[in-house]
Amino acid sequence: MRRAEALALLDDLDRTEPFPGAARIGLTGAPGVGKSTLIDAMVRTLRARGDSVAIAAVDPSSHKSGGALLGDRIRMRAGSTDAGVFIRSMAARDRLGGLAEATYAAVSIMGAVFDYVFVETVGIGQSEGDVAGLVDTLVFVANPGAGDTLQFMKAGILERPDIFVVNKSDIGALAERAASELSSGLGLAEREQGERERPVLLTSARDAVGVAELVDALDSHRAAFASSGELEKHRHNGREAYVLAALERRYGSFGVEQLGGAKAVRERLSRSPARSPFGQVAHLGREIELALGK
Ligand SMILES: Nc1nc2c(ncn2[C@@H]2O[C@H](COP(=O)(O)OP(=O)(O)O)[C@@H](O)[C@H]2O)c(=O)[nH]1
Ligand SMILES: [Mg+2]
Repeated sequence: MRRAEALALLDDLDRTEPFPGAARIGLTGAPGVGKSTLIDAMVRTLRARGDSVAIAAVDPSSHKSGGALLGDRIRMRAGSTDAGVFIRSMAARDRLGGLAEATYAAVSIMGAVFDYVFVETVGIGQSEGDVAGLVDTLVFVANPGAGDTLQFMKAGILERPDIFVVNKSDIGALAERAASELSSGLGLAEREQGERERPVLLTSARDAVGVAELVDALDSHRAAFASSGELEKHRHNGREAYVLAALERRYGSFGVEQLGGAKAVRERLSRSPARSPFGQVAHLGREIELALGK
């Protein structure tokens, strides 16, 4: 059966991928801040040093036209004829529930093949656009408009990103003011909570200014994250979240109860790391079906 073969292949990929493997990076921020342009600029930097790159552009708004997505692709065209660059657009269409799931699968598979995997998405926090658990490093891209950042802080969406970027620095003073506003706001919160300091960078994706510094910041964040042991934990949590969400979506919480509930599932996943999360979903799913007499 082809599906069984595919799952075996995914298990193999999972087992043989050296840790930490591909760098998984999420870029999030409002439409129009320049996420696609910024990825395009980073792709050029990364390709120039020989690293391969895959991009998943996630668009949870089902009403966005295919044309707009295509526009994104064209803007990311840096390497459209280059085998070292792969771009996949993921639209929600009518299967909203599965977008995060589908993105997780895409990121895992692309990570087996490419050195860097970027996920571009609009929102964080809300479940659909939530890539924080899928990526190693989350970058928040902000507009240079003064005052915007304060809005974000109030909304509490600045808690999760690892790196902040104020793009369109080519417009000048406004961008610099936004960056320093953001730095001081974040610095205050970090000092209060005794947290590590998170970088705030200024870029002009259009003019490729600050892009090399951004790539450096991505690399240092991940290196620190990996060497402290946190990355491994984070990846493990991401796998658990994927398996649980996939099982709940397929079988509901009653289905998950057949396995003894979410906690029991988590314990089992910690004990049997040999399977890929996709293999786990198939395996545990069969068990639920048996329990339900299907
Ligand atoms: N002036 C300026 N415009 C930019 C910059 N980066 C992106 N843009 C423009 O902003 C618009 C939105 O960019 P896009 O990358 O599609 O934003 P996304 O929706 O966040 O992916 C496009 O017209 C870009 O050309 C920049 O650094 N400076
Ligand atoms: Mg875009």
